[in-house]
Amino acid sequence: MIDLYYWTTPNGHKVTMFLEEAGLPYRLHGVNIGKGEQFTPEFLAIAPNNRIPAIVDNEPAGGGKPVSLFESGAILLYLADKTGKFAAPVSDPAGRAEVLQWLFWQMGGLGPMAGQNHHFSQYAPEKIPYAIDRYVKETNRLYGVMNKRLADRPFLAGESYSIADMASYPWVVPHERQGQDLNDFPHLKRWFETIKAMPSTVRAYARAAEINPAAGAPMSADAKKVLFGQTATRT
Ligand SMILES: N[C@@H](CCC(=O)N[C@@H](CS)C(=O)NCC(=O)O)C(=O)O
Repeated sequence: MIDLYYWTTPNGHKVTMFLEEAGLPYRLHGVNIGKGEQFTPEFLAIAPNNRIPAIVDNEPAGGGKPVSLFESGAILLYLADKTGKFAAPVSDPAGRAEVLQWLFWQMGGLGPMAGQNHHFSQYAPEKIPYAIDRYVKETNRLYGVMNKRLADRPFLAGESYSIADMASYPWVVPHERQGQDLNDFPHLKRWFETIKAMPSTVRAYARAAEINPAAGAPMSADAKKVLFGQTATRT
């Protein structure tokens, strides 16, 4: 059984998308990051970066003590290796390289840039045109990179749905809030609609609605206080 520490944000959805598609049994533990639950000693013991998602695998391959992990990319790769699904194995270096480069592209590019886009477009107390413009444009560039990549293959890593798609999809869901129009990216739009319609994606997002019925509502002033302006002494 996997314990998933989770909140209803793009990085959280990546892992429920995996677990639902793989059919791995899991327990969902809501960590309400707007209320500061990411700072409890119990959660920090698993996720010292005070960020969701994190997992504890109580039955690691080969036995032994439970394995705990934070960082969504590391979690996806760990689960792919555990199940032998959604990433080519080490014995197929070319196939694995396709998955890894797009997974890391999401982790180092699309996620952080779209995250800053959300911050400056929606949450920052002042509207700073330079910052908004920079991140809306960078998101646009990254969407263009995906669109080109998807012009001649169904999924980011090639023919098969992989952890690279699971990592990227939740960051394209809020495309309107990111100032993007999917009609400008026809191949990306086709990919997006394909993944959106998958039963496992529908189930993953249904779990989100169950855990946090207020998901998608404007962020409260209290939540902004918890989330923004953290320093080393906050924890
Ligand atoms: N690189 C991390 C980023 C995780 C992350 O930023 N999580 C956010 C929600 S999407 C969070 O937990 N924020 C809590 C906080 O800022 O205190 C990952 O991919 O797991």
